[in-house]
Amino acid sequence: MRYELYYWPMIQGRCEYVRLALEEAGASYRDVAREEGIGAMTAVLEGAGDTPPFAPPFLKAGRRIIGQTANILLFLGSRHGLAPKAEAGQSWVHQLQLTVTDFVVEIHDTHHPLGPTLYYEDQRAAAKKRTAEFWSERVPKFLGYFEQILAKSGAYVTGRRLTYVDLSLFQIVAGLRYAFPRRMAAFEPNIPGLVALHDRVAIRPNVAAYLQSERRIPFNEDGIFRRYKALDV
Ligand SMILES: N[C@@H](CCC(=O)N[C@@H](CS)C(=O)NCC(=O)O)C(=O)O
Repeated sequence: MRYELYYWPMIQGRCEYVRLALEEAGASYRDVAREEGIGAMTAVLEGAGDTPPFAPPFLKAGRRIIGQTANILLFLGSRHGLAPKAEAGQSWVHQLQLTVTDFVVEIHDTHHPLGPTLYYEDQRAAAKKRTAEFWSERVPKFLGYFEQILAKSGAYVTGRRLTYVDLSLFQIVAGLRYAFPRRMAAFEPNIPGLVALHDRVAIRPNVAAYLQSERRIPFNEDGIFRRYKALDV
């Protein structure tokens, strides 16, 4: 099956967790709004019948339209060998992905603490305060949690086999390095397991080929991970 993936065409955003899974799996997909523009995405949203997604990203698989990043990954994970086969294992990696989802919201809130519809320029002071708390309290808690899991599990979060959560954790490390190069460099000695996981994922053949390709949109200041000098002190 050829999937159709829908997301804002200029950013990695939340879609990147899905793209990484599709690329690692070698799945066939079209990134529709990148090929045809945003109109193609809104047309599907408006015509989605009784089960419309709330927001992009969403994936069209045959007649199904699946929204919510963690839910899309739950669907792809079992179809493409990116999750354990047993139900308990699938539920565990889904739980981990939902925790990644929570963390992504907090990453976004570092630059938009007062709300996504206001410009960053209109919330600079609050962003500074939120970012300080993010790095002193929330990064140690979230990344410390994943680090502890990796210390017990081995190469990947469930052991020897890669799951979609490992791909997402790769993206988290890469994104924090982009957005907060100074703070992340100082923090990384606390998370050797996550850094090793990042490196292990980056050299997987399909992921490495994707990262080199034009399909990988560069990080930029419209996405979730934004590099603002004032926040990286
Ligand atoms: N929990 C959802 C969040 C989806 C979401 O916030 N999508 C953003 C782009 S990254 C969007 O377009 N939101 C529109 C809105 O919230 O009005 C997910 O993980 O997929």
